[in-house]
Order: sequence, then structure tokens, then C-alpha cells
Amino acid sequence: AASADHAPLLRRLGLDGDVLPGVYDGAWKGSGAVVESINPSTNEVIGAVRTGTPGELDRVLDEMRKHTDMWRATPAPQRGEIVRQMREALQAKREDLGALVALEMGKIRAEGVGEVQEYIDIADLAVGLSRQIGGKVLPSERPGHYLVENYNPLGVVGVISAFNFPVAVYGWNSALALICGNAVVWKGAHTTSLTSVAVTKILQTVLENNNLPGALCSLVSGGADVGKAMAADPRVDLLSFTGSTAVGRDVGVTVQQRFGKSLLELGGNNALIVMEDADIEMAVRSTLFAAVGTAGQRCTTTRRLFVQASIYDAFMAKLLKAYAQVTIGDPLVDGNLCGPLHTRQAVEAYAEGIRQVKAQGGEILFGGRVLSDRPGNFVEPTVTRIDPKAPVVQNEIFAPILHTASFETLEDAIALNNGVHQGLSSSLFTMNMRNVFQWISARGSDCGLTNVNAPTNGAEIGGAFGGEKETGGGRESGSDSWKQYMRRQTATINFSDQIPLAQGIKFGA
Ligand code: UN1
Repeated sequence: AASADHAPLLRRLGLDGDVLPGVYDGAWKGSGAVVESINPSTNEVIGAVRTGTPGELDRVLDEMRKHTDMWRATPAPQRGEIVRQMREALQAKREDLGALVALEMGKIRAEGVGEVQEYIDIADLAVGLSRQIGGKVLPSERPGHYLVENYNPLGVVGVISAFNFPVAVYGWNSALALICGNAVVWKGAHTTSLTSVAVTKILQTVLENNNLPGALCSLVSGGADVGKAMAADPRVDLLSFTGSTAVGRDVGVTVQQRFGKSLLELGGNNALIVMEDADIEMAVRSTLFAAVGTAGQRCTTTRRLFVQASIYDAFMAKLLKAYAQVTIGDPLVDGNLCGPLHTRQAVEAYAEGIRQVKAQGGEILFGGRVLSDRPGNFVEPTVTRIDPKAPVVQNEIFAPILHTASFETLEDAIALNNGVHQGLSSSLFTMNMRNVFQWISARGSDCGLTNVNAPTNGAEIGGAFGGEKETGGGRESGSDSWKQYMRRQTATINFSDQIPLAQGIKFGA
């Protein structure tokens, strides 16, 4: 049962009841395991959701397929109008939904509300795109011929999202997939099931108000068995997966086996580089937000900090002073900057990371302790000094551990930035124009996201979001990412009374 404090919030979001059904395709159901939702600040139970099974996913996909024809035939601007109404419904619940994210995921309220805003922003973009999506008209080499690109809906888009952005990442995919004419089926992280149910209920209202089938925004809460079934099922035309590199590799291979489309958003190991000519105050503030924000649980979190040798000591003194100001505690209490880690396992991964730093010759400059005197999953944001080639620095530990090292030249720093298997985000702090352009040139950062005088995290929705190498190569959110939710077709139309062949071929008489 919900603790009394949070009962009104849960009620306002339609989450009352002891065990909520976690599967939706127009009707709410669920016959799988019951998953308890745990408040990571206290490890108390907030609520419970009855998840779905692979068999239920199968029936949900059947239901969705009944409606894909209707939805793809609906003009894109009308689909955009539905997403506009969803945007309004989300706006009305922005504060409550943001608070639920803080309660269930553990990020501070401002960041919880921020990710609801991120969904609202992408919905705005999607509404505009609903009157813009289209292909090129290209010059034909043949007289009386017309060459045009069409973008048509795929059918069904599956979204598997992670616990750390339980609203925004679904929002990026859902808003674009819907205006592109697809039905969407979502499996959120099982530890943020209440948030998945709350978001789906908001969308349900809009679909019902417009007499549209609920299956357009289906939800199948569940564990790895449901995720695996989604990857294997040929009725899922595109599977957008956000999560670890290890799981993403399996998902990508499974989808490729059936020649489905996948969009992979996997681990990052993001570096922030500070040159001696940088604005130091800006670099300190950015590093703090990028390394400590969301308690280090963003895929865009800064995990490696490289400071030019001439200023390393002075910069670190300022940074550690800033770390000392960070208040750790309940994410729903204003003023706290660092909430708990999401799960007990994450605390273990943090502690194991700290052990490895020490074993591999690293030094703990700040933090390094699990706050085990508190009931929740709190740890100290940590700063190390370590050889950037040490094994522990090569892998993403989803916790606030920032590894630091010094470097001599920008070339050295770029080599360090690019010298890991991941390629999501990167930042350079400098006031020198030559450094800036070298950094974003062909010989600069190899990441999908790169920044100058801005943190590695907190990307806007307007740009394409994603990364290279083991980050998976997918691009979500802004720019032309919408194209991935459609199938491209090249149409050649002959409006002459002749059959001229391409390449000048003469065939027969
Ligand atoms: C993620 O961590 O999975 O750039 C997404 C950012 C956010 C999205 C992060 N806009 O930090």
C-alpha cells in the first residue's frame, strides 16, 4: 500500500489501487508477476503493478495491427493534432508527473519536471513536423520523368526505455512515431512501472476524447522476457532500445536476424576537457551538473574529466570546493542536488567501482563512501585521480564517479576522449577559436554529441540525440530523426508517351 504522504499525488495521477494493471491496449490488464515500486530514498514500497507476459504482448500486437491501417491513412496534420492534445494533457500534469519521477526514480524534482518538459518540447516539435515531413523531388535523367521520395509509416514501433529517463525517452519516440503514422508499444523499466502507467493514462484520455483506439499507445510492463519477445517479433517494425551496451548488443542482433529496424541508445563514457584558457567558473559549474546531476545516472553524465596540466591543481581545488557544497538527500526536498541511486544493485556497483579505483592505483580525491547510515540508496559523489587507461575507466559505472587526469596538448586530450569504446557525448572548455574548430573537425571528438563551453548532459530536443561505436549509432529526438520511424520510397513517374531507359540503355527495337 502507498505510504500516506504520497497518496494524494498518486491519486491525482490515477494511480490508486493496491495493484495496478500494467498492460494497456485500449483496456487495462496484466497477468504477469507483480512488481513493487520502491522509493529509492527510503526503500519503502510506493505501489505495485501487475506486469504483462510475452503471451499478452502477442495479443496486444494483434490488437495494434487492427488499427495500423486506419492510423496510417489519417492525414499527418490530423495525427499532429492528437499529439498536440497529448502535449496539453502532459502540461497539465507536469508538476505531478515530475514529482512522481523524483519519487520513483530518485532524481531531484527539478530534473523530474525537466524531463516532463522534454516530452512537451518534443511534442511541440512533432506537431510542427506533422506538416513538414516529406521527401525530396529530384531531377530525373529521363525526359518526361518525375523522381520523388515518399516517407510512409512503418506500422508498429516498439519502445524499450530505461529507468533513468522514464518519461522523456518514451516521449521522444512516441511523439515522433505517432505523427509519422505508427502505433507504439512501450515497455518501460520494471522499476519505474508507476511512471509508465501514469504517462499511458494521460495519453489514454486524449485517445478516448478523440474516439481513437487506445492500442495506438499500448503499454506492456514487464521484464526481460517481454523485451526479448518484442525484439524477436516481426510485427514490431522498429524497435527503439535504450539501455546497457550488453543488452543492446543482444537486442540489435535479434532484430537484425529478422531484418527489422532498430534504434540503439546505449552506454556512454563521456569526457569533459578543460583547456588552460577556459572560463574556469563555467567549467566548474558545468562539471558539477554533468557529473553529479541525476546522481550520475544519465547516459550523458560526465565520467571522465581531463584538465590541462598547467591548471589541473587550481581547477581541482575549485571543483572539490563545489563538490563539498552538494547536498545529498530526498529528491523531493528543494535544495538537495543529489538524490539516491535508483537501486541497491547500483549502490553495489558504485562500491565495487570505488574498490577497483583503489586496486588499480587510483586515488580518491573526494567522497567514495556509501552512506549506509541512511535508509535509502545514498552514496557520496566521488572524484578520483587515476590513469585514464586503467580498466575501471573504460566501463560505464552508472553512479556519480568522476575520474580525472591531466593532459598536455589538445591533441592528447582528443586522443583520450576518443580512446574508449563508447561515443555518446563530449565537451571542450576553451576560449580559443582554433581549439573549438579542431574539436568539432574530422580530427576532433568522435562522439554523436559534442559541446563547447557546455556540459556533456542536458541536450536539447532540437538536435539528433545519440552516439557512435558501442553507444549503438541510433539517433532520436530532433533534426531528421523522424525519418527512422518511416519507410523511405523512391518513386519514378513517367508522364511522357515514351519509354526511355535509364543509363541510356537501348533494349530491342
Ligand atoms: C539518457 O540519459 O538516457 O541530454 C537521456 C540529456 C537528456 C537526455 C538523457 N536530454 O542529458
